[in-house]
Amino acid sequence: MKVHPFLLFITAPAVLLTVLLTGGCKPQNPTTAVEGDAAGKVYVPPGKYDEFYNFVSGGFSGQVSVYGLPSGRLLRSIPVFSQDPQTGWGYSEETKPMLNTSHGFVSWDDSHHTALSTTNGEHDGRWCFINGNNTPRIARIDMKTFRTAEIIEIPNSSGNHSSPFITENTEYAIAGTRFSYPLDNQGANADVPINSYKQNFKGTVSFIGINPQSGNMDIAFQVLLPGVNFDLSRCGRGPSHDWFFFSCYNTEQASTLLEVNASQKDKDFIMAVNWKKCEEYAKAGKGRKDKVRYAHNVYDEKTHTATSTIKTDVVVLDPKELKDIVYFMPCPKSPHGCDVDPTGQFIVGSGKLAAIIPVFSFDKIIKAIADKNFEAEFEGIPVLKYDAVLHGEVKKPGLGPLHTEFDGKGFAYTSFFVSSEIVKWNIEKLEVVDRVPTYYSIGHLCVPGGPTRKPHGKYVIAYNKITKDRYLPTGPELTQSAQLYDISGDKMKLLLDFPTIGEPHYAEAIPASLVSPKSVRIFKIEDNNHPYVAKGEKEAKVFREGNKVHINMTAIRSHFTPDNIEGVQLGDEVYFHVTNLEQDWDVPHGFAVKGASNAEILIMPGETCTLKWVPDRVGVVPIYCTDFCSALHQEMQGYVRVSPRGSSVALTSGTGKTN
Ligand code: RUQ
Ligand code: CUA
Repeated sequence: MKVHPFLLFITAPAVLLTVLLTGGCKPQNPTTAVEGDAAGKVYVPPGKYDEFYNFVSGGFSGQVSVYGLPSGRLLRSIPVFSQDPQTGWGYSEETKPMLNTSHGFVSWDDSHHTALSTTNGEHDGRWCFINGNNTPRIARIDMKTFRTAEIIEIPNSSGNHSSPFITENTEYAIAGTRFSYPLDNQGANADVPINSYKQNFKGTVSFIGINPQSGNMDIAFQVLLPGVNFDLSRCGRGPSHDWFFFSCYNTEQASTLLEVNASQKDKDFIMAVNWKKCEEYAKAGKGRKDKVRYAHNVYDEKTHTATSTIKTDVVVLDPKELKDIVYFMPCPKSPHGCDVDPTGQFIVGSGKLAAIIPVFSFDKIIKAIADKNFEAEFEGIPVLKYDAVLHGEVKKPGLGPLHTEFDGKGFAYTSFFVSSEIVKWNIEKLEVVDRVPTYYSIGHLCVPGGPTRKPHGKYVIAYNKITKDRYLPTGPELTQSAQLYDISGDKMKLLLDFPTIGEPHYAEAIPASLVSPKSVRIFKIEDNNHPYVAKGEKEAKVFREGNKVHINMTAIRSHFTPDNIEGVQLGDEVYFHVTNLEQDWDVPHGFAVKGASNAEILIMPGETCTLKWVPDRVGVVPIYCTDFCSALHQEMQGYVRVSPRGSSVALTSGTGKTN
């Protein structure tokens, strides 16, 4: 018997036992897994476009990357919670405030789950939300520009994992704390022994209101919860529109060696939150205001500049007082994914250590609440009876279920990390109808439109944790990887492996037709309200404010204005505010100066971008364009003269002046 390599990491005795009894999980021989017509199904000929955009979270890279499907070609990587040397994100003076937090500048995070905006539960192609886990944040990417437009920090949270899933009309994005802990509002009272978890540790889920026009985010309210781990979540849809569902584990409330101590109970919880009721209570002033600190960062497309504001309070609702907003449902065992089918009737809990998949019925949940069919309370919150809310269980589905997606034709697709496979099952009958191996150890999976009322179907994509022997070796770390399967027939068929950036967690795919027609091509120069813009070469200038030298500079094929600058002195801070005067699609200019710690910026047509430079020695320093913009790109250069402090060289500048 061959045991799958990843099983070596799994020590939970029950799982190990089950695995050993069922005889390991090495998938079938990979070379037999692809059929002859696979290549034709993923081939997008030169000059043709892909049918879908796939927005894939970057995991520990803190970014989002965008692939075309079915080709698997990488189109873009979008920096979010990271500094990015390809775009200058987080390096330019304009974008640095986007990475501000209550802890200061935090330029790397762990981003797990994308959520594409919906209207009436269907994709509308406007925004892509993504969570930052470690320093809890939610970002909004504008799908017109493929850029991060806004980031909000989440207070009273630690490990923002069940996030940023959205309600059907993008009314709210959700942020559930993974780790419970003595909340931020405790201030100095948070200095408690770690083993006082049961008394002192709490959790929250936050509802971030989203402005339907601008997309701007603001924390509407938080719900205070018992100390457990909150893992994943999904909105209700259709009949369950008013509800949000969260998976919870560590109901044992352990603070040490969770791999054993949080695996004691047979059942943890799925939590149902009535967000409509919460909204009513918040509006009626039934919450309390907590003193906290969190950053709200917004990038303004007119000034091409981000601002960061620190906010200081948040409304918290307590379900011990507001009795009808939160219910628990027992769910076997350490549930991870918590997914709602397109009809909104069925809620699927994926217990990592469970031997079955439970499917809950929304109608039964409502009836059980009305009948007060509770089996217990957990810290003042009613626990509904398992049998009263269960639609049924999928028997022997596989090992280590994590996440479930839907095709809109009555089928669910669940990823199995331990048995390394995707299993297709019938939601109504709870019968397994097909299974395919993944290479290897799948985490998330994605059916285009899977979390909407109208899935686009066609494919399922596996996002795998391990690639082992699938690619040419690249040293100790192999590439991360996704796999594309055809689901148009009864049986799933593997079509393609493609490498990904960072570690892919959740991803969504959307028809290109909903996104590409709206793509921004240029920023209009007349709309540029940057405080240091030069809207034409005549407006270019150099001026001094104390030891700050500002250079309002323009770039156009193939020169900078000005390109000769004298009178900079040691000890000055020099700000190159470069406006790209081009009004043509796909003509960026770059700007670089030797010795700048942020060595480069990249400026889109019509945009202004600032590079700060503190020269550290006397001399004449070249500047140049870093983006190959024309046949005379190599001529796009200039010089800055740096003189000693107190020098009599006047501050002057010019382009085309010769002696
Ligand atoms: S979690 S496997 Cu954030 Cu499932 Cu990625
Ligand atoms: Cu501008 Cu090269």
